Amino acid sequence: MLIRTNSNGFDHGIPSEITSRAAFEGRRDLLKLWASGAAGAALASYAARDARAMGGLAKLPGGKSAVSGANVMEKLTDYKDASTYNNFYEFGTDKADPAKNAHTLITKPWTVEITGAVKKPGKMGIEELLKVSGMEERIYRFRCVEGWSMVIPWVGYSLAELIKKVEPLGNAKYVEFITMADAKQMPGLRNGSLDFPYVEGLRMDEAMHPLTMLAFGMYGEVLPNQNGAPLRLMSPWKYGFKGGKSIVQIRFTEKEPRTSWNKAAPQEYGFFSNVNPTVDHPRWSQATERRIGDEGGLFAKKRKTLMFNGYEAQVGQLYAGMDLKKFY
Ligand SMILES: Nc1nc2c(c(=O)[nH]1)N[C@H]1C(S)=C(S)[C@@H](COP(=O)(O)O)O[C@H]1N2
Ligand SMILES: [Mo]
Repeated sequence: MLIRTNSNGFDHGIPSEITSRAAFEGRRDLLKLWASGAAGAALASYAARDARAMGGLAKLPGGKSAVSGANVMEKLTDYKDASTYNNFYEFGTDKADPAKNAHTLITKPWTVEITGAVKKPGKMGIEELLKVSGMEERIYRFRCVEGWSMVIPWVGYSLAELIKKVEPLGNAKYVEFITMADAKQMPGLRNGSLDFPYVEGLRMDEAMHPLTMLAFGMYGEVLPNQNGAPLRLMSPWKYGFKGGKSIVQIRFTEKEPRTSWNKAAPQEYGFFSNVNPTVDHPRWSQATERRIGDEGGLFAKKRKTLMFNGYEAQVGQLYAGMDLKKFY
């Protein structure tokens, strides 16, 4: 955030001095950008962001990130679009359903269970999770398998920080993310759209990659319920569905986890789900995408989808020698 002197409403037990540090570092980054001439769109979107009322949620600023590739210099998607055009089938299958229905999700108290092949299993409360590492803001491209994309400033830290803390055992080869499934809070559970709970997973090296983020906020505030409050996963080089929302359990496993979309349609959604413009979905091309907010709306000129969503330099090595048509 550019100017964020007021920490009112900021909760979750994060000390308030972080607010001023983040504000300070945000300004410094902008000055640096400005000096390098790369400010342009990024500056405009930061400015717009500060002028705009976001969701009116508790503030959750993040400091600068040193992770390579963590900040794309592209215009941010409007908060309004990012918080009203969603996939969260537990609240309905229409893009507008989560924003309408997710107010019934109870996010306090919240605990995440650490289970499986790990030295330090147990329950962690949200307050504890928020303190595992310093909060960072990272501007990631986000590409849904359906062919639309956004640019979102997430707030959180590398999942690797949590993984190191709980110490996986030698036989832990994968990490499974199990999300909230409570029919009392989630009207979509009854429609049978998927086999709930929604489950996703990563290979251990993917989970440990610094770009993989445990996100608690976006646009300087805590996540709105419809975006996966109070915490969700974000691996920016993978299709959006890998980012499980409202996580309640993180399990370390020896075998590749069965994921919800893979169970629903194995020939369409593989385990890896890396963004790849050369591997089409059986029912549509993945070569291009529609950036939400581009001028012209539905008729806007499509953009070329980038290999690994533009993060090839950072993550390409993870898949060296792998046939990405086979491991889609
Ligand atoms: N629990 C849960 N997580 C989920 C989903 C879901 O239906 N349930 N949808 C996924 C899909 S398909 C996408 S594209 C992203 C959408 O995230 P967003 O609404 O924050 O843009 O969330 C992913 N995480
Ligand atoms: Mo998606």
